[in-house]
Parts: sequence; structure tokens; C-alpha cells
Amino acid sequence: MPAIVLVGAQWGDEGKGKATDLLGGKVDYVVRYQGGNNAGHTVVIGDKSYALHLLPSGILSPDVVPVIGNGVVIDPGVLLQEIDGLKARGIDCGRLLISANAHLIMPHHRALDKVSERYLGKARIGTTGRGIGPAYGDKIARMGVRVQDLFDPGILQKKIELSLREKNQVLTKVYNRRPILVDPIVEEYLEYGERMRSYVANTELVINKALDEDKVVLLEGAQGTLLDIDHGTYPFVTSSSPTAGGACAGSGVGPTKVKSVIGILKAYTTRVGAGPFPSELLDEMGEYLRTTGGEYGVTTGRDRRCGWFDAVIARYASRVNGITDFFLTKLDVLSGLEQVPVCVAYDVDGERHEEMPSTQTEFHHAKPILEYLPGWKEDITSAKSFDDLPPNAQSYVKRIEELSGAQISAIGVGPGRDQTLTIR
Ligand code: 2SA
Ligand code: GDP
Ligand code: MG
Repeated sequence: MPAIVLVGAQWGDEGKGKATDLLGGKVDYVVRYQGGNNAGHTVVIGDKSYALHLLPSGILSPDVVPVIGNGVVIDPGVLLQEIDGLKARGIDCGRLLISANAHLIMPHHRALDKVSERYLGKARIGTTGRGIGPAYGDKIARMGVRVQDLFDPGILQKKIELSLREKNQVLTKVYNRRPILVDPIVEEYLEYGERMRSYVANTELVINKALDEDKVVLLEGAQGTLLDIDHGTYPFVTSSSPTAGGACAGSGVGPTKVKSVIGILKAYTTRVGAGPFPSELLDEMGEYLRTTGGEYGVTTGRDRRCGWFDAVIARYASRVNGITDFFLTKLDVLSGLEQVPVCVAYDVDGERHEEMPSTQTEFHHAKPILEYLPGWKEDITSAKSFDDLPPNAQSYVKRIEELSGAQISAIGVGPGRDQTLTIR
């Protein structure tokens, strides 16, 4: 029966792709439940590196059925390109299943994402420009186009007409852009439909039947807890629900089927895009973490902002996701530091906050209260067990566990499949 949820515990890019790939040997289905091709998940297998955007990380494990759930927004051109790219590298994508209920990203969504960011100026979110927000906007406004509409030309035409009637007003009158024509889009999307047809399935039914047969289903989150539309640092968030609750809505799996929730937690913190970030390092130390950790966007190539580990965020993620286990990633990046600061609480206008402040204004004002832990000089990338780690690295992990509200059951010491220590 077990469904396992895997979520990012910070602002995304914690190493979820690698963690999912690692679990690939133990699971039967890997389901993406939200987001779209804003995601960038890197999986390193031997000397090969794969950057996945829409496809679930399970696509790289031949015995896993990868599923794109109903909660995902799909840019079909990008999806087909990603499939072609993997096929060219010898990866079989024939097992992929795509929900007929998933919504589609349309050209006007991409256009609106870009112009509205420009329009916001300094107040911009720093989106990936992939049309995610406008696509989810249409979904919620009940104007969205779904995968199943690709197989009914009449409906597709009507839905695109309806959506563009409004969007073209906005594009031309508010943003001074050219209108987008209906017919070429209908033609383009009907062609995508033909190429996607063999993958489309009633995924909710397939997944639940699999659970009834005692198969293991991994519900794989993209982005992270603090980018969640409800629980994140709104408005500097994505437009979906990466938190564990979103896994049920975005896949059609009931909460009683979820056995464990794994939170992926980086040994320091990163964020890409705008918005508050209390433990951010704006000095050469931030640059050091960025270069040492290779902290650049997998989708956009943007520099990721870097800062120290933030235990307030870890505790918050533990709570809002009901995390049962943390996977701590990228511990190796911290090797060589004299001491490693950890943010244990916030100072908000002179008041100590142990937990996430309840308003964004307070979070914007939060200053990190740091605890300094002794560093370690040794290279840990070939460690095979917790006992192989230098004593100070062990103490760092133990202190983080103490502060974070759930047990740490695996530690990443490098990007490779084999560079993970399981401790429970
Ligand atoms: P959007 O495009 O509407 O989802 O952007 C809204 C905010 O969500 C952030 N976001 C991300 N943050 C971290 N990683 C993401 N994926 C890529 C990666 C990012 C990249 O893996 O590196 O390449 O830049 C991701 N996707 C969305 C985004 O920065 C906005 O703050
Ligand atoms: P995701 O979006 O959460 O899947 O993470 P990304 O792929 O965007 O970013 C994580 C990066 O860290 C990738 O380049 C991974 O290959 C890399 N990575 C994952 N785990 C580790 C680790 O334990 N150590 C190191 N050095 N790199 C890691
Ligand atoms: Mg990423």
C-alpha cells in the first residue's frame, strides 16, 4: 500500500532529483504532482549527468513507471523535446504515463509570464519565465486547456478562443503586445496531441490500483516548501503546492495511503528568484558556497543566492509537510571551513523568534541568530558510512537533526548515485 512523498524542505534545488533516483531501486512508480518545466532536477549516473524538467526522475530507472500527475502543468513542446533528448541518449521513455487531467501551458501563458515580470519591475518575482503562473491562473479561473482537450479538435478550438479573447485584450491593451492568433496554436497543439497520445492515461486509477497491489509509489515534489503558494514566502512563490498536501491533490492519492514523507534538506540554504532570505550571505562567503556547490539554476542558468543552514525553516518544513525523515544533501560542500554557522532563530525587530514568523513583514525583517559549529578540513566525498565522517562533520549532522524536528536518515557527500550514506 505505501505511498511515499518526497518534498523540498527549503526553496528548491535541495537535490530531490538525486534522492528520487536513489530510491528508484525500491519503488515501482514515480509521480510528479505539481509544477512544470520551471523545475530542474539533476541526476548524475556514473560519468553522465541528466537535467530533467518535466519528466519524473524515475524515468532513468528502467523498472520504474514514471507518471506526470494531474497537478502538473505541461508545456507539450518542451515535454516532447525532453523525451526526444533522453531517447537520443538511449533512455527508454515508453513507460511514461501522463494524466489526461493535467493542464497545458500555452504560448500566451509564456508571453504573459514574461511581460508581467517586466511590468512589475523591482517588485518582480523572478520567475523562470516558463508560463507557470498564468497556466495555473487559468486552471483556477476554470479557463484552462487540459491534456484530454488535445484529442477533441472542436473543444480545443473553443477553449483556446475563449482564453485568447481575454488574454489578447491584456496583451494588446495593458502590455502593448501583438495579439496571438488562435488557428496556428490549435494546429500546433493538435500535432502535440498526436505525439503524446500513447502516453495519456487515467493516472489516478493506475496509481491507486498499483497501491492496492502493494506496489510502492513515490510522489515526487518539485521546487520546495517555501515556494508553496500557501505555505511559502508569498508572493515570492511558485503557483502550485510543492508541500506534502499537494502530493495528494496533484496525484489523486488519498492521504491515508501516505506512509512517509521525506524532506530533502541542503546542508546550507539557497534560493533563486526574488524574496526574503534571512540567512543569505551577500559577501564572498556566499560566492564561495555558490562556486563550491555549483549553485546555478538548472533551467535558467541563474546564480542561486546562498546562505547558511536555517533551522527555523527546517522546523517549519518538518511541520507543514509532516516530515518523517530528512535526507541531508551536499554536506561535502561545507568541507574546508574553519567553522560552520547555523541559523537557529531569528531576531525580528529586537524580539527572538524560534519559529517562522506569522507575517511576511516580520519575515522580511528577520535577522539570523547564528550558532557557530566547528568545521572539518577532510574531503568527505568518498565516505561510505556515517562513521567515516570526521567527528566535526558528525557533530554538525547531529546538531542539525536536533534543531530540525525529524530524524536524518541519509546524507549526501557528492552528486553521484553512490555518494550517499544511509544511517537508518
Ligand atoms: P515560477 O517560474 O513561476 O515557478 O517562479 C516562481 C518562483 O519559483 C522559483 N522557482 C524555482 N526555484 C528553484 N529552483 C527551480 N527550478 C530551477 C532549478 C530554477 C532555475 O532547478 O534550478 O533554473 O532558475 C525553480 N522553479 C521555480 C522561481 O525562482 C521564483 O522565485
Ligand atoms: P533539485 O531541483 O532538488 O532536484 O536539485 P537540483 O538538481 O536543481 O540541484 C541540486 C544539485 O546538487 C545538482 O547539481 C545535484 O547533482 C547536486 N547534488 C545532489 N546531492 C548532492 C550532494 O550530496 N553533494 C553534492 N556536491 N552535490 C549534490
Ligand atoms: Mg532544481
